[in-house]
Amino acid sequence: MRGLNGRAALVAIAVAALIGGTILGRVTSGLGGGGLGEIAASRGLTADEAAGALKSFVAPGKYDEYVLLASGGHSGQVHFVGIPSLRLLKTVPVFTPESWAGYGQKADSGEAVLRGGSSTAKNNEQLTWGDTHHPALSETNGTYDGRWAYINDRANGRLAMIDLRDFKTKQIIDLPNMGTSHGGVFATPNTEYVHVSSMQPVPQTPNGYAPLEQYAEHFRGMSAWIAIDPATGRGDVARSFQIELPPYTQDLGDVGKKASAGFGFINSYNTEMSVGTADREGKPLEVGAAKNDYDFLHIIDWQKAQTVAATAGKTVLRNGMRVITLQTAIDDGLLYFAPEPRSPHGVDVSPDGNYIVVGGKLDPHATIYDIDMIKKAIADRNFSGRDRFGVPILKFEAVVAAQVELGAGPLHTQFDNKGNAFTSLFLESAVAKFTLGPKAGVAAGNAFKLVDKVDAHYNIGHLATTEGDTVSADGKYLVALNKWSIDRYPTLGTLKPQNMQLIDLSGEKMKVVAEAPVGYGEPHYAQIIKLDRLAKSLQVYPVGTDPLTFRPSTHATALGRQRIERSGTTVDVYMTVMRSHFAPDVVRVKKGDTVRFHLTSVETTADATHGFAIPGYNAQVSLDPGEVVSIEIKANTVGTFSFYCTEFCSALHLEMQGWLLVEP
Ligand code: CUK
Ligand code: CUA
Repeated sequence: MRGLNGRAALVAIAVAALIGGTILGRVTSGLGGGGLGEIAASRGLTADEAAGALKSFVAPGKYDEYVLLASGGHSGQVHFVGIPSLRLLKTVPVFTPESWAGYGQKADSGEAVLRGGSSTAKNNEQLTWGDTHHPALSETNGTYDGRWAYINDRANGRLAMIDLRDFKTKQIIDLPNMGTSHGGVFATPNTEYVHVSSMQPVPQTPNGYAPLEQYAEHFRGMSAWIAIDPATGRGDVARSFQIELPPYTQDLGDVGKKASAGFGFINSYNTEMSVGTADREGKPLEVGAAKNDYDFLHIIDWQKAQTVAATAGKTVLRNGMRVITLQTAIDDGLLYFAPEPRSPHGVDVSPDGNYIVVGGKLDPHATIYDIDMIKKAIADRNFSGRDRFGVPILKFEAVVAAQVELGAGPLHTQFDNKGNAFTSLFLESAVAKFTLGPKAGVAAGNAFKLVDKVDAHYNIGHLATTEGDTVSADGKYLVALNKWSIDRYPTLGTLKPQNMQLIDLSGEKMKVVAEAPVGYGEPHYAQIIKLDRLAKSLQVYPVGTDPLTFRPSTHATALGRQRIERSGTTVDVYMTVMRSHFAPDVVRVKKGDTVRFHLTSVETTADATHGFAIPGYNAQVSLDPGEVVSIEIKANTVGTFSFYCTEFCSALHLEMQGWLLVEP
């Protein structure tokens, strides 16, 4: 350690200690540009910062241990991020067209998916954006199985499915009878259903309109249980059902697991049913919605509800969906309320399913419900009354195991494997760690106690722990999804990125070890899956595959079978694509023709991706190895258009072009 100054020596010792004394000699000397301590000192790193760098660093060519799936908010896509490195691995377009992936750029698969979610949509408008909030990975026995991912569209009340074989969006469903959707997506332990609930209630009248004066009478919230096809992962509306809810504002939810399997939970606010300045008092909604001391945690027995939904005469068919009315839900014991401190935000179920943690938002506590107490209160009909619609309200004391004071603005909660819970504190900009109760293995004397806090920069919304939403949360890392980043990054204009912070959970104290800006979109929620669970991911498609179905495409073209066929004014071009050639490379059509390019990538090499773009036609697709894509254009303008490959695929990439000749 000769030659180091005092500070560098200290850092060197700390860094070496972190790595392990036995290799101290090696790491503190002779690593090219100096020992680790010298490097840390020369870069101005404290020992803590150097330790954080080592803990989050993933060496070139090595893989992250986990992948985080985060929503992109109102940018309409999702991000896949490596953990612990926080490197962005991939962005997948879901509700918003995106040209790199060729999604919604006149090509059949993405185009069809986007159109499928728009045709019956709220306003008969071709929707080209969404607001993604809560991703849900599919589960088998309560554990992520790496098959599918689901995400809601907060803005337009839709649900999307991404297949984790090729990480592409395969389905968008417009959820009827609800305007916006927030409480979802949450997958049941074997992905029998995914749950999405509405946010703002809407009138359940035939034409979808009712005056605000008839709010209580006509407006209803919805809890939608979308049945998942176990073979394809797609939502099956015919087997799905909805449960009507009172016209409160239903916020976040979760579904039960293990001890609470079969139940779903949704928070609510505005049980005052304020409609803002249209109220008799004429006050803004945030005033009208904060009058009651308690709102209602909705407790839904979905296991029972699916039986009720399958019983003749128990549902009404509304816009193609079976709906269990509010009255039936009450009469058949499908819906109960438990009081929760006013205007809560998140509700999260612990890995063993015993505890249901509600974040207070305007209340400094986490309120912790116990599923056995809930079941007993339901069985004993231990009600403190009913709401104005007749929904039984369970006695607060009969269902709450504890309240833990955490700090200002508790929102969302995640868990580890040692009986701890982690709650984001939005107002305090911190993560609070507290213990759960005896059922989570915590000694009675230590139960329900705040044990640690760490600052987040800044204004944390959601947080995600590794495998945190499963029955086997592993308590290794936590990622804080922060809304503000103000001074954390160079000023690049007025719209600031979001900030993700990686927190090490392995010690007694939580430690922020790394952070990374999110320069595109606003992650709300995220889930973190072990990388080895994503083993079903494909390198290439078998040549000739239709990516929507994974089956051989009827439009596939084999080498030597390339051709152009005309039928009336429709021209079908059966084209193969390979390094570094489109065949055919000259396509002659007449002005006014409809031209359908059926492109088959005959590549079998991983990463040998091509693109196909036609200038002036708003057409650009990505052709992954083996993929078949059809793209349809109308040849409206006479001219010569040189189509070309957009992906730098080979040494002769720039030569990979051809002609679309539109003759007069
Ligand atoms: S919401 Cu965004 S911070 Cu949609 Cu889950 Cu709480
Ligand atoms: Cu193919 Cu560039």
